[in-house]
Order: sequence, then structure tokens, then C-alpha cells
Amino acid sequence: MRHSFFTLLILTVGFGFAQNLNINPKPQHVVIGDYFDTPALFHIQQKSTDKAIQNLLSTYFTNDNISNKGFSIQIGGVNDRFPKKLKNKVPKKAESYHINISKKQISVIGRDARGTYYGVRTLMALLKNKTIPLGDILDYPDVAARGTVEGFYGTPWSFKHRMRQIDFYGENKLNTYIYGPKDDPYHSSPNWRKPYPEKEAIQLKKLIDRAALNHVDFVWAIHPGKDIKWHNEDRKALLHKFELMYDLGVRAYAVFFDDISGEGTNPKQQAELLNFLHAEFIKKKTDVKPLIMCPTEYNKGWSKPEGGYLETLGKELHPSIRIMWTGNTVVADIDTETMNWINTKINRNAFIWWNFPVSDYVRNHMLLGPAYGNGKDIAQDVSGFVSNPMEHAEASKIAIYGVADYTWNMSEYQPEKNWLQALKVVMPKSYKALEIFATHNSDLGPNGHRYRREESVSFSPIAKAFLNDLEADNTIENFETVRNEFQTMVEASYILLNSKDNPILLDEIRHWVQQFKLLGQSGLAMLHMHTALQAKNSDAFERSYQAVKAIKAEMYKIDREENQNPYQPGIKTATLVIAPLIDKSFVHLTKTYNKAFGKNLEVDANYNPHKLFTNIEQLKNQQVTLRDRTLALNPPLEIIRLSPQAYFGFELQKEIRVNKLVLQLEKSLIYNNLNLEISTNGKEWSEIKTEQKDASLQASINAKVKFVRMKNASNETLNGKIKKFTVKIK
Ligand code: LTM
Repeated sequence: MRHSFFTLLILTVGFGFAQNLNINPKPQHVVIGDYFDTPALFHIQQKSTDKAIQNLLSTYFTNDNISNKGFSIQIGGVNDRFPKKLKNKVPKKAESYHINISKKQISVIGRDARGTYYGVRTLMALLKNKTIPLGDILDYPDVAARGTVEGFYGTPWSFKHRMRQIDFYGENKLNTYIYGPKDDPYHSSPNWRKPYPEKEAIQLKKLIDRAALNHVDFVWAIHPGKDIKWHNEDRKALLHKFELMYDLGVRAYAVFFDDISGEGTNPKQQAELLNFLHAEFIKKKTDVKPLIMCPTEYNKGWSKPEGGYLETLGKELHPSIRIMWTGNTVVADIDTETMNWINTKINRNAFIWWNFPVSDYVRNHMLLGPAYGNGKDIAQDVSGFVSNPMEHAEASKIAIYGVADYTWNMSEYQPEKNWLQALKVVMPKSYKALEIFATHNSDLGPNGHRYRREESVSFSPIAKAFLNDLEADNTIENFETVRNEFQTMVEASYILLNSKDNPILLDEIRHWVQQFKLLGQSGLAMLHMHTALQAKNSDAFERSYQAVKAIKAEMYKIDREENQNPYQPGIKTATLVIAPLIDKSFVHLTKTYNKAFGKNLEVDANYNPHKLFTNIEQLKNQQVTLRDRTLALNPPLEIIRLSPQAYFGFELQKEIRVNKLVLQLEKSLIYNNLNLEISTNGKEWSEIKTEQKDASLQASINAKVKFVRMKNASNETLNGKIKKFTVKIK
């Protein structure tokens, strides 16, 4: 015993303390006193425990540390034999538990099976430490359903990644994994009616079993709205698919109607179908959880009050069916106002689909910052809260770790502290290097959803002051601080690239780390340019100038070769603060040098001067990319509404000769009604001849123009997805 004197301290536990206990999510109430040395031998008495608990216990308690003479640990539920005074302390909430630690024994008592499991999870976390506190832990989650929705576009997670994710959810007391990858053809059209092929079915079964071992609800989602017909045949097809999934072990289901157009969007039909599934499947099975649905109008920005879509769902859907909601816009943080608005419309507490850290609309970025921005007072207003992650499963764990803490103990959640802990969890040895990398890789860059994240927070004022001094030709006060930061970037990158800590994570972030290292090196070379200029050393200046250009060329190569997806190809790093600092300083130093030495070194500002030109609100913030003389609209993932006279296109920096134009739409939009127009002033337009080729609309232009656009020339609103819109410019 470390302390002979045992006093109980009643603590409102601060986050730091919970971190010392090494428990994520932070427990609700901890009442503790002295610590004693963690015993080496244990005597475990399991009263009522399930397979998941037995499996978990077997990972720690083995023949080596189990003995009848060992320290007593009793595990069970409120219906088992425990002293009344201990049982009375188990919070009267779902998934709650009470752990009592005395000098003689530890008792873990759960309100229900999951509560006991979570109690054991906490016990295991305590036993990892050299000492354990005497006292009580009373704990329960704030939000009923907590976890993730694998609901992004892009490469679905692999089987191996999903298994790791599910274990991670168990470790962090997340209880929900909604399986709904947009690019799984058996989840969505065209194959939602068909059974999974054998290999996929076997893997799904393994995932479902693994989820059960972690007390995670594996919610299988279907996305039938693209081509569903509201007839009996399709109803039966859905029911049949549910049965097939039931046979694989699925006991929780979701139906998604997001990002669709046409017939499938009808709220009355959707409600009727879901009520049918509720009556004919959920109720009859008795061991299946209530349905979850994602509506077509899943955010306030898209809800059309005149149509009464949400009200219809609110009124018609069986009250047990949970309705998902992404907030005021597609990608948004959630607050009480958001919740009040939607909950009133749908007559129930919405189930939040938080679109973070998903990066399917900024695929060239890595989003490694903390999970922050949601209100700490919405726990009573939500029926669930799940995060939509990146296609990079392991890297997403940083944010998911935060979501676990936030949804369990909302008012106490501290994003920064949780984030630092998360970095240690994913990279136990190299976490300091990861912190440097993640600090500068958290923002998304400009994007159609206008969702941004803080990046390089503490370095940002230093960068600003540096640039001010440089441009005003003052002595640069924080030159050394900036140099240290660039040096740190390079060193951290080397550490990460050679780290053996988490090879799976390294595989995901590798190209971004390589890019980050080069960026740091280019920063150091840029600083040498400054030193050489101060010393009036032309040779040294030009050498460092060439070095920056050479490093940029290497970065360009990585950007052109890696992560070549058709949406936002390439590898971007530290784009909010560090990269602009280096670019702007480089331009300024080169111009100053040219002037002082009568030289003409090339100054490339390295940005795309062309803009999107549109009157469609939904598209106004969509970005355009210039690559190899092709100007492209970053294809939006959502359905776009083209009302009569709606247009989208490009405004070029000046009049430039343009060549080939290609527009590719999802089938549901009709090319016949779209005009291609060009203009030199944005007022007078000339129509250009188009031809339909390779499922796209194409035109050869060869004219000098400043504007080019596609216009809906019909009297009807067209709904659908824009897959590609590009123009070749000289
Ligand atoms: O958010 C929802 C409900 N649906 C889609 C997601 O599949 C996608 O991952 C996100 C982010 O791009 N946006 C959506 O509209």
C-alpha cells in the first residue's frame, strides 16, 4: 500500500484527472481517495457476464495473474447478488455502471449487459496503471446512440480497417457503427436488391460478430432511392434483403434517402415503406432495434418549407423510427437552435449525422484536427450522434476518439485535451511528431460546403508578424521562431516516415507527410534567400532560390502522381498558414532581389486565377481546379437543382482562347435542354454547337472568351448530379 491513511475525496473530476486515469470517454462521476499499488494476482468472480465481457477479460486475466488468493474482483449486473448499498449507486440510466474499489475488492455492477461491459472496460483501463484509486466511479452515457456512419463517397473501408474500427469503438464505449458506404453497390443502386456475393457476405458476418463482441450495434444501411419503384415488388425486394442481412446476423437497420432525385424522394411513399418495414420486419422479429432513416432533405439549407417534406415524415413515420439530420447545412456543427428547429418539424429528437472528419469533398486534404464546434448542451435533444469519417479509417480515429468523449460526457468535453490524448493512442511512441504534423493538417481549404477548421493555431500570429516585418522591410523579430518551426516540420516528418508505431496509419498519411517534409525544407530554403539578400550575396540568394523551385517541383510531382482521384486529386498540406507564408515570402524576396540586383528571376505566385461563374446558390462556393491547362469544376457529390435559366460555368481571368468543353451529368439530367454559351463580357452570349458523345456533352470551341457556361434552356427544373465539367484553355 502506497499510503496508509485512506481518505475519500469527493471530486468533481477535472479532465486532466480523468486523463491520468487513462479513461476515454471521461467518466461522469468519480469519487476517490488514496491510491494503492495495482495487484499482481487476481481472483475474478463473474456473476452474470456475457461473451463480450468474457472475451474482454481473457485479454488481461490469464493463468499468469489469476489465483484463488488473488485480489477479488466481482463482476455482474443489478440483478446479481451484491451489497444493496453498492447496487443502489448504479445510475438509473441505460448502459450505466458503478465500480466500487475498496482495499479488499473491486465490484463492477452494470445496469444492463452493456453497462457491465462498459464497467469492465473502465476496470481494464484502471488496471493498466501502476496504482489504482480507492473509491467509486458512477458512469453512464449522455447520448443513447454514439459512433460512426461509414457514409462517405470514395473507396469504402477495407475489411481489416473495419475490424480495427469496431475494436476501437468497443474500447471507447461507442455503441453504433452504421454501415452505409456510398460506393458499396449492394448497399445502393444498382444492386441493393441482390444478395452480397459469398466473399462479401462472409466478411460482413465476421464484422457483425466482432461488433457483438464489442457491444457495438452493427447497423446495416440500404440506399434504394435512386431507382426504387413504389410498387409491391420493390417493397418485397427490400424485405427480402433485410431477411438476408438478418441471416448474416444484422439486428439493426437504416434506410438512406440522401443524395437522390426523382421518384424516390416522395416523403409519403418513403414513410409508407418505412412503416411497412417497421410493421412487417422490425416488430415481428422482436430482437431488432428501431429503424433509422436518412431523409432526402437532411439539412435545413435543403428543406423546402413549401413541400412539407419533413413535416410529412414527422407526422407519418412510426414514432420509433429515428430520423437523421446533418444540421443547418450539409456539413455543419450542431447547436440547440439547430435541434429545436428540426425536432419541432419531425416530432422527435433527430439523430445527428455529423459530417466530420469526412473529406470526400476535399480529398486532397488530411483532416487531423480535434473534433470541436458542437454545442455542449444538446445531449437531451438528440436521439443519436454519429460521425461520418474520412476514407482514411485509421487517421479518422483521431476525431472519432473525440466523438466518443463528447457523446458520453458532453458538458465536460475538452476538444484540445482529448485530441492530444488521441494522438498518443494512435501513435503511442511518435505522438509528438504526429502532433506537429496534425497541428498543420486540419483545415479543408476553400470548399463548396464552406466548412473550415482551425489550423496552425499558435503559429498563425507568428507567421503574420513575420510577413508584416518582411514586407515592410523591417528587422524580422521572430525569424528564429519561424526557422525552428520549419526545422521541426522536417524533423517530425522524418520521425513519422521512419516510425514503426502504427504502420497502418503511416500508410494512409505517408504522401501527406512527404509533402509536409518538402514544405518545411522549402521554408528553410526561403529563409536562406532572406539571409543571402541581407548579406547582398547574389550567389547564395540564387542557389536558395533554385532550391525552393526544385523542392516545389518535387512537391508538384507528388501532387500529380499520388491520390489521383477524379474529384480533388493530389496531396495538399498545411494550406492555411504555412504554405501561404512560404509562397508570399518567396514572391516578395524574389521581387526585392530582382529590383536590387537588376535581375529577372521568375516569380510564380502559383494560384488559379479563374473562377466559377454561376447563379445556382448550391454551387456558389464550389471550387475550380486548373491542371495541365484543363479548368475543371470540382464535381459536387450532391444533387444539384437547375431551375429554368440556371447556369454554371467559368469566368476566366481575362479573354483566353478556349478549346474543348466536356459536360458529363448523371443520367437523370437531359442534355437536350442544356445550352452551351460563351461571352467576352458576361452580358452578350453566343450559343455554341454541341454533340453528345461518350455519355457526355462536348463542344469544340476555339475562340477567345472570358466566360463560358451551361444554361438550362428549358422551362423545367432539372435535378441531378454533375459528374464532370471541364474546359481546355490555352
Ligand atoms: O451527408 C449526407 C447525409 N450524405 C452525403 C454523404 O454521403 C457525404 O459523405 C457528405 C460529405 O460530402 N455529404 C453528403 O451529402
